[in-house]
Amino acid sequence: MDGKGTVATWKDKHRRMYDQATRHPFIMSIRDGAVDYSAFKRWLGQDYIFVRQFIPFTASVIIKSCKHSDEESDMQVLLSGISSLNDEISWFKTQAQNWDVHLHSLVPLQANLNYCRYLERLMEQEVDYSVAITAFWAIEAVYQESFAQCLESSARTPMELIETCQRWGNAGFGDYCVSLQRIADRCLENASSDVLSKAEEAFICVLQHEVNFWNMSSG
Ligand code: HMH
Repeated sequence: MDGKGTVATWKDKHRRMYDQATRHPFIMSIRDGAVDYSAFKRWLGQDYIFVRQFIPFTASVIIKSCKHSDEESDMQVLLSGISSLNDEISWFKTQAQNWDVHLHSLVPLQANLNYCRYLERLMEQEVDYSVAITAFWAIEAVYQESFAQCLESSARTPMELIETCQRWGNAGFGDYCVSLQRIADRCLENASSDVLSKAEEAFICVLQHEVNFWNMSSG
């Protein structure tokens, strides 16, 4: 071992795609203050739909963790994730009201449907815990890295978007992502070559869905 975990190795190997997902023009437009507010509102509504589907996915990862990991601390990390999703749903409802986005009449757009369908596939029983936790980490890490950039001292993020950026860009969420990465690394260390290649594929797939999701939001 070179001391680097599998996840970090894949981040390097797929750096171009990783950067496309975390430095998308939509995020950069928030960071430099040039954001198109109709795009922001579109993102807000669509992400609410996504997060609702992300909850059962999180639950499915918890179930896999119970069945396939004897590491009790995984449960603690995953439970903190699901409890913050409870908060997140309320947050979306408040934000939607503030931004005049009508959640009840929202129609999921194609990229969102595709992403949600992918989550459904990952929820299947046959999908290995190592694969699911890798995808789970990637989904959270992309948002964490994306929004954290909007909070850097050189960022010119509009004041009314700071709260959104803090939701995923805050230090606590960063620690949570590091915990997820550690779980993924530990699982992958003992994985078969078949599971390893499926997990790497899941990582790439998440990145592509994230890029498509940002593209959809920007219009
Ligand atoms: C599309 N990816 C998308 N939405 C989110 N809320 C997250 C990741 C992080 O939970």
